[in-house]
Amino acid sequence: AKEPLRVLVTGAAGQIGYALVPMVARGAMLGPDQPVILHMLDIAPAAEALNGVKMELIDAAFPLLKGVVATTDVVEACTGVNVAVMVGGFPRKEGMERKDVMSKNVSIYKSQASALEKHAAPNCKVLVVANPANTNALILKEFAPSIPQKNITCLTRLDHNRALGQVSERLKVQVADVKNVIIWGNHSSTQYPDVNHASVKTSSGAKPVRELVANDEWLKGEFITTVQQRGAAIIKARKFSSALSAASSACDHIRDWVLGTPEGSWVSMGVYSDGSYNVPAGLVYSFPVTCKNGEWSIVQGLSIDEFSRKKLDATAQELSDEKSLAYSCLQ
Ligand code: NAX
Repeated sequence: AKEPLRVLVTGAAGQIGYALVPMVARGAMLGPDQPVILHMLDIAPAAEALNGVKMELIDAAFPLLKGVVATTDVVEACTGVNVAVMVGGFPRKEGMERKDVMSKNVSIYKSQASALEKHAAPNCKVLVVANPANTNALILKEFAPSIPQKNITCLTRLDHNRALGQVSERLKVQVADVKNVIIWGNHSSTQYPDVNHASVKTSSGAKPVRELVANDEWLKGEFITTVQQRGAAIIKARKFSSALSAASSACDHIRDWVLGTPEGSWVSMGVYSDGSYNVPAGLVYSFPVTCKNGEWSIVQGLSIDEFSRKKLDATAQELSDEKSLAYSCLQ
């Protein structure tokens, strides 16, 4: 039998946390034969609620769940973890300045970075979900210099899955038959959902999405804005932000990273840029990646047309601005 792996979920008493921890305990993140020990962190005002989540995890009697640590102590939460999913953060409240929200999150991610660096298992894989996700991941990387930069990522898989979903709805095909969409850039409304290399499996082989949709106006317009603004649409409909889809995508992100992407297909992950596709190095930027043996690599050599180039640059610019803002909060 496999040794259990320890999975940290921060902000575990929140909405996404509540959807995510049962998925992890059922094997949706690390596989159906991988036992897990859940580490759940939240802040003192949420301690009682967090304990309630722990009670429910016990009550669910998940066979793969070998233990639960529910704590408000960052060191206890981070100790020995193999995977860290950072969902906790400071939400933007009405009337708050961008700089104030950034400043709160910078200080959270700075201190959690140090705790992870000192106490997590070697080679711990980190996924930042909390917004601003790309920049929180960048801060975490800066303040955990001994964690390899390849181990620090942010979630854009939800956006990726949303793009798959929109193509599947439009073409009335199974979502599992659509592949190789790309989310470029920031997990924000400047992200660029790109279908130029996406295809659909049909009875007569793979067909380009562009050819099947055959409507450039939709692909360059409504498709992009629908994916970019899906989060807002969910809030409008549900009165709460996306939680089950965010949790499910976080499982997809880690599962593919650890267990690998299928031959011939890629996924989108926010990763530390090495300058690929002329995206400035030193930003956490969403790229198409394949994963093998627990490591991601950016898919190289895709053609970028003029329309796409502008979009890639615009979202990079936003990330550079966020980075400056984050650094100004450190002073
Ligand atoms: P909730 O407000 O329901 O939960 C957040 C939890 O984090 C709360 O329980 C809070 O007490 C806790 N928390 C706050 N500060 C903390 C700290 N320093 N240490 C540990 N825990 C702390 O928000 P929820 O809807 O679960 O969303 C969580 C985060 O995910 C938000 O930042 C949200 O913006 C972000 N999202 C990111 C997405 C992505 O694709 N990257 C999509 C979904 C989501 O909007």
